Amino acid sequence: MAGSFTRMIAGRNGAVLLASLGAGTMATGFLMSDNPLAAEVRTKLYPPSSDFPDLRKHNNCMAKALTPAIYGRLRDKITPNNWTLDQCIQTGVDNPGHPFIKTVGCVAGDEESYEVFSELFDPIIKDRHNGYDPTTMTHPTDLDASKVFTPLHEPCIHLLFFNVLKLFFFLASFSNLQITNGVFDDKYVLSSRVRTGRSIRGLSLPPACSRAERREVERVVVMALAGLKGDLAGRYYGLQDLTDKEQQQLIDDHFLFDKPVSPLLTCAFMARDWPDARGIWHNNEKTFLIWVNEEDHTRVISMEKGGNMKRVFERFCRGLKQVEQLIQERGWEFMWNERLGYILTCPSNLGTGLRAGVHVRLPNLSKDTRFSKILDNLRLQKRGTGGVDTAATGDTFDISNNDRLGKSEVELVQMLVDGVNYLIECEKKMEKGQDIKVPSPVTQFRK
Ligand SMILES: *[C@@H]1O[C@H](CO)[C@@H](O)[C@H](O)[C@H]1NC(C)=O
Ligand SMILES: CC(=O)N[C@H]1CO[C@H](CO)[C@@H](O)[C@@H]1O
Repeated sequence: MAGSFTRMIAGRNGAVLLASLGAGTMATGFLMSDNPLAAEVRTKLYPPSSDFPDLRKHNNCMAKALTPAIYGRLRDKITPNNWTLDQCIQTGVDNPGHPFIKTVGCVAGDEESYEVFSELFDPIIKDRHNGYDPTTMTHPTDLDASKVFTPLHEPCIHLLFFNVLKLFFFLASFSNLQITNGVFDDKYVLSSRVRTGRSIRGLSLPPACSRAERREVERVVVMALAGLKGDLAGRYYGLQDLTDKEQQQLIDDHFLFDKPVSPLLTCAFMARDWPDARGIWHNNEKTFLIWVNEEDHTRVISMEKGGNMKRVFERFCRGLKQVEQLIQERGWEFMWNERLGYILTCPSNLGTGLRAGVHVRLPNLSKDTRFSKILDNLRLQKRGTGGVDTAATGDTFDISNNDRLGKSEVELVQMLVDGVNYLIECEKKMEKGQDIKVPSPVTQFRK
């Protein structure tokens, strides 16, 4: 737990950080101590028991974890940015349940929320991340795209299929000798995508940020992105300054994000000042995209049509590393610690923040009663192709990794690749009238 704070003051960015926090006595005092209990306390008129939210009808992780005792100990604490527990949980109090996905029910206002309110956040994280215990476990980060798809990771069951695929590509093009199982059959996979989020250390997260902080995030990120070169070079479109033509183009490309209207987001204070300091950056080839000040400081997306997940992940890692370097050159850094990995607004995205997904056509398999069980065992999730709130309909599904925390980026992408190849194999077998098998469950954490 001491890790992140020691890092914060020891790092070369300490001065920037303290300056941006206002460097008041409170912030300094807090940062100089690695004991979260040293957080400032603000006494209120009524006792915590009178303030405890009515959660009897609720179905989210926060409602499950929050006890009157925890609430009593945390209600009056504040982070260096004056963020409170009540502000963290408001969205979960106001939104008892959700038709398709079990929600988390709380957000962080700043990096320190996860430390100051860890007594609530830790059990929520453990629940949401299938048993990952942030008090005893550490999270691996690995953005070395060359590690994915090596034969070592290839489950034997796929070997024949991949060798046939390799031979095909060998014959098709001599320059494609390296292509292995990271490339899906385009007959089934329509598009491939990898996304994550990154936050700028020292600035409050979207639920809590002031206008000034939000504009500072935009300034820092856009300045860094201007340094990208070659196939990553692109430009920024601030939502406030969009011409009608640019807006239409971004809509046609499906790049534009909407004003947050979901109560999950508005009750987390994320629509304030819309569209001030929000925007979209993309490279000229429209394969590398960054959203600024949506649900996170940044959302980083690599994508393209077709099934070349290997190329998508390579671009993702390369782009992300270059953005990080450009940001560091200007004296900033991403929020990160070894317990929780990359720090993002929603606890569900901690760790890698990574969602690697494909749009895949599975007309036969998706009608089979074993489809859900197969996905569960492969640790994959399905969504409709319309987005997070949509039920899956028709033949085409958005299939992505289920986990975010406790496994590295490389491991999660490998799991997605192996899993989707398994699904496509099942689909092909069913087309031929052959039977399929439910695979044995993939383990979540390496021992
Ligand atoms: C937090 O609130 C206190 C008291 O109102 C104020 O003095 C301080 O400047 C605030 N800190 C920040 C970072 O806004
Ligand atoms: C067994 C089965 O359901 N086969 C179907 C698989 O999908 C193709 C294409 O949609 C259909 O033509 C088959 O009838």
